[in-house]
Amino acid sequence: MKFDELDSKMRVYEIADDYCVLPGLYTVARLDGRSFTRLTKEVHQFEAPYDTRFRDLMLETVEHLMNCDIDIIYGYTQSDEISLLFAQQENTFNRKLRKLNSVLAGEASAKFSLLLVILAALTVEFLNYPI
Ligand SMILES: Nc1nc2c(ncn2[C@@H]2O[C@H](COP(=O)(O)OP(=O)(O)O)[C@@H](O)[C@H]2O)c(=O)[nH]1
Ligand SMILES: [Mg+2]
Repeated sequence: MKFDELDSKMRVYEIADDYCVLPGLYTVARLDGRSFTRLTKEVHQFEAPYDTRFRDLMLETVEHLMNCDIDIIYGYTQSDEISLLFAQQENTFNRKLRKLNSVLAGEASAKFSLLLVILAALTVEFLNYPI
């Protein structure tokens, strides 16, 4: 079988579940620290309910995400959550959800882990708004 033939035959399986962020909508990626209750109370005794050092680490993570070559026009953090508003015409990775999800989760987890010198993970979900 020729390479081109094999390529087009297998590509179908690769993109069968390829969801994209819908065009023209205001999209927010919401990241959430995974098991940060344990991280903030057992692993690292942060002040409760509000620790300025934890806040600064989250803020630095937001700043990093806003400099990852994705057109994010507004970033916001509250508790262990980060919300990122995408520019309406943002088209990185052709808006493929699997790419955006993995890059944002990877960059946020890596940055936060490096700052705290401890392994931490953040998850991502996407929300779309018509206005
Ligand atoms: N000590 C402390 N904990 C915080 C702070 N900000 C967020 N948290 C904790 O982070 C957790 C976030 O909640 P949630 O995402 O629902 O829990 P998770 O599933 O364990 O990540 C809660 O347990 C909060 O108390 C803070 O400034 N200080
Ligand atoms: Mg959480």
